[in-house]
Amino acid sequence: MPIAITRGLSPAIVRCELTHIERQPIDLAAARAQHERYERTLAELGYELVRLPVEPELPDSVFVEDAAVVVDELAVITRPGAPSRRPETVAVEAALAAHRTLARHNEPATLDGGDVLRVGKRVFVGLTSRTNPEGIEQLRAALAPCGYTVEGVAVSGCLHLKSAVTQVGAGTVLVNPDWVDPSAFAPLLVMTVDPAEPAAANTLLLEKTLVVADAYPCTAVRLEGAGLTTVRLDMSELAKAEGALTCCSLLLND
Ligand code: CIR
Repeated sequence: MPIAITRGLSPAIVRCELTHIERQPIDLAAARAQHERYERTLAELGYELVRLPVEPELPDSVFVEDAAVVVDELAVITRPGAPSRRPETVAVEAALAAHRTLARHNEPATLDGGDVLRVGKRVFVGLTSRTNPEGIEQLRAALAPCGYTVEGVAVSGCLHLKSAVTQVGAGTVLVNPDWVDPSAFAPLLVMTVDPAEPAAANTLLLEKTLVVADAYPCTAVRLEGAGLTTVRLDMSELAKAEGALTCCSLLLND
């Protein structure tokens, strides 16, 4: 059964890292309800949930995706780009140890899992304020023996590569072309977000169902028009922490 690792929301999220957006008040109860709905959706779509304990002192710890890169053969524990986020890896590493051989990023490498998009054996890694060339190099060294090709991709205007592009179907990605050059993904089929919805590219593909944020209805209509089955979730409070759909889980397709 596939596993989804998640972690409950820390009340400290009000002090989260922000890079591209202004701080706005976060309604903790609403954020928690949205996160629980997200977890229920994963469970309904067949994932066994492994919920890590809340970390009251780690503001961004709900965004577990950034602490590791998981493939079938191993998990790489990252060294997140924001120093405030580095302690988040401890509990994620302990949870993954039960399921995967582990590798680790070491200083001076930095890499956030949100910068890593795997499509089959191709692994795209965003070069961002969080992920440096050494982080990409160490990921390549860990994954190459398992047959993965690691491709660095320039990203601008958003936090992570997966803010700008995610996989939405077999052989298809959804891209915001203002933030990443779509030609990097050739020969994959490229769909684009609706221009009025720049942040819509972060979707979560679970088998044949695509989870999308309900803040981006025009892009959802494009995806549904292409024959994709979507589930729409309200992620508005987590978006105020610059988080989106992929960041709230680590998926192990066991
Ligand atoms: C941060 O800036 O690190 C958090 N406030 C948001 C992280 C979102 N993570 C993700 O998209 N993978």
